[in-house]
Amino acid sequence: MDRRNFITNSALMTGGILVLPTITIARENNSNHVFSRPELRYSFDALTPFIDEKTMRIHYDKHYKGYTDNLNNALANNVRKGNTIEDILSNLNPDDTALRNNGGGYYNHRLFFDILSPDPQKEPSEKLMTSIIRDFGSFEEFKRLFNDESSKVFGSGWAWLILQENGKLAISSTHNQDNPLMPFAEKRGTPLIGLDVWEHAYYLNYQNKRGAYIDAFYEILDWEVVDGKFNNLMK
Ligand code: MN3
Repeated sequence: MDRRNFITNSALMTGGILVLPTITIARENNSNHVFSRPELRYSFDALTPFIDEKTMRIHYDKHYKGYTDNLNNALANNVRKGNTIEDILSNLNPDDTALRNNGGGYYNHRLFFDILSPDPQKEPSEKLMTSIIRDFGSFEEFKRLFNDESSKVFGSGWAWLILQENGKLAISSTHNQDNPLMPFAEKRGTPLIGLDVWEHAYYLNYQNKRGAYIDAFYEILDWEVVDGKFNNLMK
């Protein structure tokens, strides 16, 4: 919106005083685009005992914030500024480590915090469930494969449920803050679920017991949100 025109057309003169109506300027559609963290829909302590308050607080306010700030810094003088994060990551140059680490970190954490809930829908709805059964055999088998993939990530990384271009679901994992949108990912697709298996995501509560953290993840994974992502992509 051109603010000067807006003022000319919409400002109200009241007793000689210029009164501007309260307006909200959309942030997503201009070249000054900065990425921000969506607010959590739940409190930091809401996911206990599955994820403890201190871990959530540090994860959201320190790690996620760091990726977000560093992404915005990396984009300050970058031609990709103003593009969506999905577009930036889908066309990423692997040697651009600042965008790779922080753009990935931003996208991955946005997804991770979005799919968690203290009051989750515990299973996928019929449409997604049908695809899971088609592509993995059963819901139990999906969980077994996802657990395997999450457990075997060596060092820091992520496990994913993705929807591939061919319409099939697949499980994959990536190192560091890489993700399946990136053009050099081994398995490419759009993430529906991302499980953070960096130690910062679980170490305070679970120490070396990543398996217990993975089990706990299912207690707070909201399939209603995952359903929504799947349905949007299938439209
Ligand atoms: Mn993390």
